[in-house]
Amino acid sequence: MSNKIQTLGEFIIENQDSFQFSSGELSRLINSIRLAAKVVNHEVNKAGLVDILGAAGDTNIQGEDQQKLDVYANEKFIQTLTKRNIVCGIASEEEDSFISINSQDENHQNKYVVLIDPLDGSSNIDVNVSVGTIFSIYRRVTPVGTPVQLKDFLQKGSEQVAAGYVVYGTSTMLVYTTGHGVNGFTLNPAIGTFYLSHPKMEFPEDGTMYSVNEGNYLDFPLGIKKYIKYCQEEEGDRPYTSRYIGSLVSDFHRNMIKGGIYMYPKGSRNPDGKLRLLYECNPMAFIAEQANGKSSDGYIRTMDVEPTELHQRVPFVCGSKNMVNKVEEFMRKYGE
Ligand code: P6P
Repeated sequence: MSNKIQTLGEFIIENQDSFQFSSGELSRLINSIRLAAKVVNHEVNKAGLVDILGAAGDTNIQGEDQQKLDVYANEKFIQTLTKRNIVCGIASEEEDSFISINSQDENHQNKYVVLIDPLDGSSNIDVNVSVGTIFSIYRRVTPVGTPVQLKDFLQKGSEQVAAGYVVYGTSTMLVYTTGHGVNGFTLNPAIGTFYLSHPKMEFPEDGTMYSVNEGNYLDFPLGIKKYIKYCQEEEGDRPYTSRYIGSLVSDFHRNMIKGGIYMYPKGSRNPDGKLRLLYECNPMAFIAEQANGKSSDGYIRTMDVEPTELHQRVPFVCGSKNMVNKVEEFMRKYGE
């Protein structure tokens, strides 16, 4: 049996037929994300050396200081997706509205839209802590060949055809799903190739790690407060370990490998939670469910939430199935 490790390119070709509605377009789309991830990785890895740190002086729609790498990553992903003429529309955390990729030729038949958080956790850039890119892919719902509309982006998470993230950590990994399980690919920076390093990734059903910003504890709903105290009690495998990196992709990735739960509840500073439904929560929820995990807002499944606006925020509880079930039990019992 060949002990040759499969590359991402070989994996995409081998699994081409399992892509729903596959016409090779989705494969080309994943390949373009692979290219952009390598380009962004190169800049992230040398951020400490090049004067690319520090706020770019602008603020994005979130009212947050835009780090220069945020701007760079946003431009690279948009550029790559646009130049390859693969998608008909893009929405980004860094863009106020969606971008319509109009046809270079009259028979423009692209049918996918991409929603992206180009550099999540960007506040960690200047302190050399891992950051990530998150992407979500849908088929458009408006007629092919016409300019995309907002409704092409405001689709429930359950309609996603693919989702994934890049984690720029001690190594750079691309982890994604097309609805047939979750696979992780590690970049060999020496040759710029992603290799299948984590086939069929799955959340352990239970875990002993919880990730939440406990600085907001006093503002949390009572159900979340009760769950955190439950994690801290002495009983069985508790107290659990608290691990919070401040980078969703990194906390999620560790929890998926070791077992754990990530929570960003609502609070006084974030009455609807902080994380964005369309390009943070839904893609991570799709991956979580494909990896035998679970994701909700504490009450209803994340991917069942009906979107109403592009940068909508929702409370987010995601990870090992039995841990999410326990949070939902406390939320039903104690509520807000
Ligand atoms: P806080 C990064 O800004 C992010 O969107 C997630 O990656 C991260 O988990 C969270 O926000 C950190 O937010 O309020 O705890 O600093």
